[in-house]
Amino acid sequence: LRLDAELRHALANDELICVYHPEIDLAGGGLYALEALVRWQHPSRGLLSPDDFVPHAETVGLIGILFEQVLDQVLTAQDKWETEFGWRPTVAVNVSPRQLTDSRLVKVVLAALEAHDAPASALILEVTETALVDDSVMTGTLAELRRHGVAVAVDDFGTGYSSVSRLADRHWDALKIDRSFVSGITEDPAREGVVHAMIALAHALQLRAIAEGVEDEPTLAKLRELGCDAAQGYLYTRPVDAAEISKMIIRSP
Ligand code: G
Ligand code: G
Ligand code: NA
Ligand code: MN
Repeated sequence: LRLDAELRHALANDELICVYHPEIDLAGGGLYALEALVRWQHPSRGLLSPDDFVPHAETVGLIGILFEQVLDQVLTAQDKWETEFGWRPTVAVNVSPRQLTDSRLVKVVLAALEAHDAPASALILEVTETALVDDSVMTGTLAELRRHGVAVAVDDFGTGYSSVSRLADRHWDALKIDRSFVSGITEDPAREGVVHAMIALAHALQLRAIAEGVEDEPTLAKLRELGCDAAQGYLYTRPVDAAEISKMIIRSP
């Protein structure tokens, strides 16, 4: 109950902030996208991670408001980057499974894009694989968003319950290979084989393959060799705020 009241207060008082975690295009070396990750700048408990409050926001029905705030921050940051650099980096925003059965989601996303005069291609929605049960309402929501040009990525790929037929039903643009599969691929041929197969599956389904949790150069080199399309991880940087992303863009060739 206290967390509930505190979260409502946080939403009303701009205590939620976004940090950004780059995904690097392995073919060109440039930015593929930035993943927005929400944080709660709590007045007394410090910076809280999403695991501390997102599940609660889902339970008490505040996830929609949280998402709208995240989306607005993301588009505002993009506006600034566009002014600074003349281009709008694509940002991936996490959506909770239950938002996909909320008929308002499509309207919320389209209205936010319009308010910022941003193209739909500026956004990717990340949906965790555990959510990919066969649900026609959910699939309809994704299809409508994609019809408008918003891309959809399957997050935490490999850890959920989706079948190959579910993955093959063409509602997605990319698979994000979960960090638990990526770590150790340079030491263990079996692990390498599994990630190789995941990349091959993505490509067979005409999806981009993105590796999460890349922490060292040998892992990056291996992923490149396996044909992975993009990589995200502490090797490049930890998630950073929008101002820090600006500095990185300035520094990058
Ligand atoms: O930021 P961190 O790496 O600690 O993220 C932990 C988890 O929180 C991840 O599973 C991530 O997908 C999730 N998460 C981060 N930001 C958001 C958000 O804005 N909405 C939702 N639903 N989940 C988020
Ligand atoms: O569930 P999701 O994949 O959205 O969350 C990813 C989580 O993994 C976030 O908490 C993010 O900060 C974390 N993460 C991303 N890259 C790395 C990495 O290279 N190493 C580690 N240890 N964690 C990472
Ligand atoms: Na995510
Ligand atoms: Mn993930």
